[in-house]
Amino acid sequence: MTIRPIVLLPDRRLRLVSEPVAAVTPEIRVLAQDMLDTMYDAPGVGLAAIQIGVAKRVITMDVSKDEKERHPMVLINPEILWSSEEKRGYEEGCLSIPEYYEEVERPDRVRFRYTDLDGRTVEQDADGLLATCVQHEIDHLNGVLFIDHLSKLKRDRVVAKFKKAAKREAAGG
Ligand code: K1U
Ligand code: ZN
Repeated sequence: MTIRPIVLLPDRRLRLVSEPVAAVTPEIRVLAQDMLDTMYDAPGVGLAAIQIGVAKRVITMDVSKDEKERHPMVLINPEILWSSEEKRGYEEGCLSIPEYYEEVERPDRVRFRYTDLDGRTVEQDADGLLATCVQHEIDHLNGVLFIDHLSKLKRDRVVAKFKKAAKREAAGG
């Protein structure tokens, strides 16, 4: 089990556009397992590889309600194929912006495609938390954070707060 440090706002790596994965190699399998370990430890319902500093198009998710029954998902090169016109608001958080939650409106339902760890192409429909989470994680692959969906005032405020905390940390606490 390997838990990797999570990259926090205002780290510029969070703004990178991640690179597509060319093939499911042993290195990608190790990355996916480390991401699941890190996500469950946090705990979170999703994680994008860039959140542990790896700019590859890999995400992990587990939106199951029962903590005892895990349903880990690993999505390689995920893409949204279709989004509903109807929107839904959900109070989102982000492991890279700890302890900050705000409601974000996104399409209520989506269809997405990805490559799984066996190299197979999978298409899936989602609603509820899974739809919200897959959109949040694909945003990460494109350097977009959930605070980008908020007003400039709210975004500037939270970025300033995390910049201040990072400066304090760099100065030794
Ligand atoms: O990508 C991330 O930063 C993970 C993030 C995913 C997410 C949460 C909520 C809506 C959309 C996407 C998180 O997992 S934040 C933590 C969280 O939501 C949670 C933690 C423990 C139990 C249940 C939820
Ligand atoms: Zn996030």
